[in-house]
Amino acid sequence: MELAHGREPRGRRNNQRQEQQEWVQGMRTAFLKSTGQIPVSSDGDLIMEAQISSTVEDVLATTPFVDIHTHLFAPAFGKLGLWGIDELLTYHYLEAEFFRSSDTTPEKYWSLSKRDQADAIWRTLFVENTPVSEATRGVVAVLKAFHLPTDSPDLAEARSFFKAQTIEEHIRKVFQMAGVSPVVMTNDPLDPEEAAFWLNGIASHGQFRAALRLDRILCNWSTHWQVLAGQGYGVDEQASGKSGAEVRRFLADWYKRMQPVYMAVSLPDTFEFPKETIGNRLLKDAVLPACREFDLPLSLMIGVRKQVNPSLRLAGDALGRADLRALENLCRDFPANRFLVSVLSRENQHELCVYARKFSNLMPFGCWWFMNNPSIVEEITRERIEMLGTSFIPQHSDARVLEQVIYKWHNTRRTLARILSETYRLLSEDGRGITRGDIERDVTRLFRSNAEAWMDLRAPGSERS
Ligand code: FIX
Ligand code: ZN
Repeated sequence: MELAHGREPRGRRNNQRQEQQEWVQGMRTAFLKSTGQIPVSSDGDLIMEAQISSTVEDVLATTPFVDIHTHLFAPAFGKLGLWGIDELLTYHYLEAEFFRSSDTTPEKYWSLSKRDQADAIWRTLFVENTPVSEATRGVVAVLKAFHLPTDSPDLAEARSFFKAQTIEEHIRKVFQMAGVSPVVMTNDPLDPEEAAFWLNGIASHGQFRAALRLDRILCNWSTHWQVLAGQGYGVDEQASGKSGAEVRRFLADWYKRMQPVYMAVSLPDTFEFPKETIGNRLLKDAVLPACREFDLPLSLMIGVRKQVNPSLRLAGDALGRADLRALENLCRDFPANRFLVSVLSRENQHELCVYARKFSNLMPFGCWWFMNNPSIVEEITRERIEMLGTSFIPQHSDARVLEQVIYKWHNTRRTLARILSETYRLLSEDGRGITRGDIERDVTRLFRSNAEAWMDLRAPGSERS
């Protein structure tokens, strides 16, 4: 239809006016949206900005987390499982802090009984000083969780409380208070005390999973190869000949025995790959193939400098910045392997995020050890959300003493509540409202389903994939 005198026919003008009005309305809505006022969106049960924090806190508090790395043991492992006030106080994090605030020499300290060591640490860090460090605050939080005094001059009341607990019931209660289940142990087949339990046959436990730890094989072969030889595996000091195949046979035997959910190793800051070392040869010829065969991820914890001060024993380890090109080479050259990775140096965190964007067979997890301090957890987690969305595992507890899961997961929930609330506020401001369902999905993914997608966390003995 020809336009007379260039004018638009009335009908079309009306349409255009309507379109303009809608567009203006759209802008208004967009403006309203951009000013963070009530966001408008399709699914209706959006939450108001003022409700974001309380909803996030509630979802974090009511979502049970998986703890993918601990040094806890199921009750069947007897004394290997540490719990109670004396173990809480003689945690190597606190021992390191004790030696800074006490004149007691390490030699003198190691000559004391566990009880006397705990008394010395309580007196020095909790009575003579204010327990402001992350680790000392942790003990205070555990005492408070059990309604025990947190400022007592001695440990009498705490000791009698823990003495009265029965381990099975105590574990159930502690995991409930911490909101975690299951937890993954750290199981070393070359630790003589622990190996004895496995070799004698051990009942599985609904809340504990195993992880096959390989530090002695991959990092200290020269010290430990004879244990394998002693168990009938045809290996030698140089790991030559059929040693690779024999180590693979060793791993297969322990896979059947332990049913681990992953294999794991901690690696020094000097770790390089590929480089001609016995450890790397066993990694390539035995561990990575075994992980592929059993469809297990390999956990790499990179950046420890072992025993920089041996007189402090477990408290004597430190960290170093690692060259993560080793990880780049592993992820690229072994695409059929999956790598669960945590790095110990703050300077390596950003690189790890970038590598995770390059390799989908790489899953960053946790703020390991010296990174597990709220200010650093906040920094690392914000960076990861900005660069990886919800495709990572934010935290593990690394608990060595049972009750530590209470404060370590409480700290994590407290830190994540702040970060997630702010992230959702930004999302809302940017133009998309948030529902409780969205938050539940994200929290479940971060603290549960990412892990479940990477490892078979069902109770041992249940039908495995
Ligand atoms: O290698 C590891 O699993 C480390 O977590 C431990 O060796 C370390 O001693 C620790 O307890 C860290 O929290
Ligand atoms: Zn650990």
